[in-house]
Amino acid sequence: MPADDRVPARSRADAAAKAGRLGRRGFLAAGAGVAAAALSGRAAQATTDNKYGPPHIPDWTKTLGPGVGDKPYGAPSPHEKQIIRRTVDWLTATKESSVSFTPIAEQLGIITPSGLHFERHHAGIADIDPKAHRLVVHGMVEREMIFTMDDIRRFPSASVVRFIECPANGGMEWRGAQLERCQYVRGMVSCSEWTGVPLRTLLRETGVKAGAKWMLAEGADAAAMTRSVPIQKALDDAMLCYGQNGEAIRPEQGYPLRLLLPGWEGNMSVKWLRRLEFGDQPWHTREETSKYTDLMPDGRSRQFTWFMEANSVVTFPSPERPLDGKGFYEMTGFAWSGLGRVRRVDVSIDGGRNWSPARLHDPIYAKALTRWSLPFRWNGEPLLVMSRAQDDTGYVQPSIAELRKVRGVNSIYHNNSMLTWHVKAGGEVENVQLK
Ligand SMILES: Nc1nc2c(c(=O)[nH]1)N[C@H]1C(S)=C(S)[C@@H](COP(=O)(O)O)O[C@H]1N2
Ligand SMILES: [Mo]
Repeated sequence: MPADDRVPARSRADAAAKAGRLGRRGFLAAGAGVAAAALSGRAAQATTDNKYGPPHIPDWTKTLGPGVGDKPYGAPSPHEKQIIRRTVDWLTATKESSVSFTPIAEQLGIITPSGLHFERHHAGIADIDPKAHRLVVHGMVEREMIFTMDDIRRFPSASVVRFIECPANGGMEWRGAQLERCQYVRGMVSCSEWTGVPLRTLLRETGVKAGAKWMLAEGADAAAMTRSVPIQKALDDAMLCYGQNGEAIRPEQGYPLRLLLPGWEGNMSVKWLRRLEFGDQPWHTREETSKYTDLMPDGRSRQFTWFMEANSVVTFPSPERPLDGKGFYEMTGFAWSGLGRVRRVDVSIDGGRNWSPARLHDPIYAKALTRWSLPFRWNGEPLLVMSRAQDDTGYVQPSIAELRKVRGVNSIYHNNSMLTWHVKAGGEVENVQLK
């Protein structure tokens, strides 16, 4: 990856000012004064470089800003323009069947802004007129029916906060660390508030025949993506979503209608949903035979590996967010599990020898990104930083060595092993793997 593609390090002065403020607050809270003194030199330097802060009056205080209504649809500050979805050009042959990654290292809360939700399309983004769109429900149902978007919006609705993760998240790293950005090694997960109709509510209208065991979901994009879903999941927490973070679902995420299968392979949350067929056996579509199966060391493949098992990432420090000098920091990250709630996150700075429990931030939803943090003081020595998630089923996130022992290295999917960030003496962070 070209070095200039990285987020430039903050200027020394900015960082020093920030560290000074953070440090004092942090250590006042902790009741220790030692490090505040150590940081005060850097804070003094920040005062020398100060051009806009008190006692100066900055330019933006001397003029009127744009008025209300001048920005009918708001956008992030132009100073945040490096926080964007990114692609890795060599990963895929075309842009239509490709992936863009969420800048997860810079995500501040559990909701991924809609414009930053990762994208995975097999045939580009379908451009759908919601008035012309239809959902057909057929096969082993009592009444075959076709629904308009207006019909679907008349059903009792619900909202849930859930992640969507492509099982290929981290899939380039089965054989070793390869990509130099947190965004590229864990950015195929995003989390939104989804609004729509629980599928079981809509299925009360059509009825489902007694022998129906599977449901086929099909998209209206040029890939006509199809996956077989067991009936239990369809009747449990599957949703037909038309809303994302308070507005209509974005075209990239499946406008006007997507299936959401919380906690399961992102691939099964079919976008631009147009067809649900019920039957007594799976369809064995391309997406569940030649793709989205996991080749094991003995040459056999695991099929229907639906669950996204517990996973986590340290977002600070990380390759795109290096440390800037010794002192106090708050380490932050995310954890998530497709099987339930995150119960615990442990963090190591010595490559897994010692572990400390991180603080989990509210709210903690099942099958959603969960934010965690852990204060620490950096003495300037190299670190091997790792995080390990545990969910409320008791499942503990494995190391890459443990995962390789059972799955080998041939798979693309379901690499939920712990990442290791090598923090170098200068504060730069490198993606590495431990044996
Ligand atoms: N119709 C359709 N649905 C689809 C896809 C697609 O290409 N077409 N991609 C799938 C894959 S592989 C994933 S990981 C998720 C990605 O969802 P997102 O693009 O909203 O992040 O959508 C799934 N649903
Ligand atoms: Mo995917």
